[in-house]
Amino acid sequence: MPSIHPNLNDFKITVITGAGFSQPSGIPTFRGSDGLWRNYSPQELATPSAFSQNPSLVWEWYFWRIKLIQEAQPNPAHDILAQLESQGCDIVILTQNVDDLHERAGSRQVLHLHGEIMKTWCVGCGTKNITPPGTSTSLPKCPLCDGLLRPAVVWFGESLDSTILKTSFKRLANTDLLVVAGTSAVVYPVADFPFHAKRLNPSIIILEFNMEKTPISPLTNKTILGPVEETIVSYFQHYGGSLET
Ligand code: BV8
Ligand code: ZN
Repeated sequence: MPSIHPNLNDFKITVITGAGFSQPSGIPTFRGSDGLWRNYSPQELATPSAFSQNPSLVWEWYFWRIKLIQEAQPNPAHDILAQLESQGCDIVILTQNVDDLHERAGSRQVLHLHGEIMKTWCVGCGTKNITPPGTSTSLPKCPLCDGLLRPAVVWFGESLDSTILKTSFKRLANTDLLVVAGTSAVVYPVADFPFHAKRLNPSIIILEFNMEKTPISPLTNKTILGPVEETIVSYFQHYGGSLET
């Protein structure tokens, strides 16, 4: 892999990623036409009420996604961020994605704002990080209390983990280059993160990589439209010394 411009190491880089970052790996996005499963939209299924009404249906959706993720590979966009980190860049990824593709590409500084699909916790006794469920059809049960296990993700209407939020805000206050990639920027509170970062540090550089303009586009120094698996790779490979591309 061609090397990355050395003086990127001088900057604190924070990258907010969304479903569009994993789309090139074959993982459906949330709001794109590819996101539907048996004609359900993710927003209908990723809620506590959907799970309490029909846990089997919600688990079937999650087993379907887990299988897709297990069969998927990280794509060049994941790889370039991992390469930045391995090359000594101070880079932190704040991902809305629940898959483990950033980690499988080699990134270590990753915060999962909306949780992790490969982990579960028990609704009965609250025990966390129980071994990921096999993609079976039956409802996964807790080995300790036989209670129902749920995916360790943040559903709509649920609060994000307070420690992860605090760490994210601290990082945003201490960032030189904020990259927002592959997100429609409509899910809160993450959709507000770029505005929050700009308020905390008006000299921050914000770059957006997406297929379409989003509500944060007017805030950015530049919005680079195109497939992120190409655009973000060429940005960091051909970086010419000024953060604004
Ligand atoms: C909360 C985990 C407090 C589950 C997900 C104001 C303040 C606070 C809350 C709210 C608020 N207004 C409304 C709310 C409620 C809600 C919300 O934001 N609703 C929206 C829809 C209006 N927020 C919440 O409920 C949050 N909780 O704030 O707690 C609280 C508590 C109670 C009551 C009120 C407040 C919790 C939100 C987290 C929900 N969980 N996921 C799971 O995955 O199963 S969200 C889900 O959306 C995923 O995490 C996903 O990543 C995320 C964001 O979507 P995107 O990543 O942007 O994906 P999308 O498909 O939309 O877009 C993809 C983009 O990529 C597109 O632009 C596309 O063009 C582009 N693209 C595609 N391919 C490529 C590409 N770009 C480049 N290259 C490509 N190849
Ligand atoms: Zn239990």
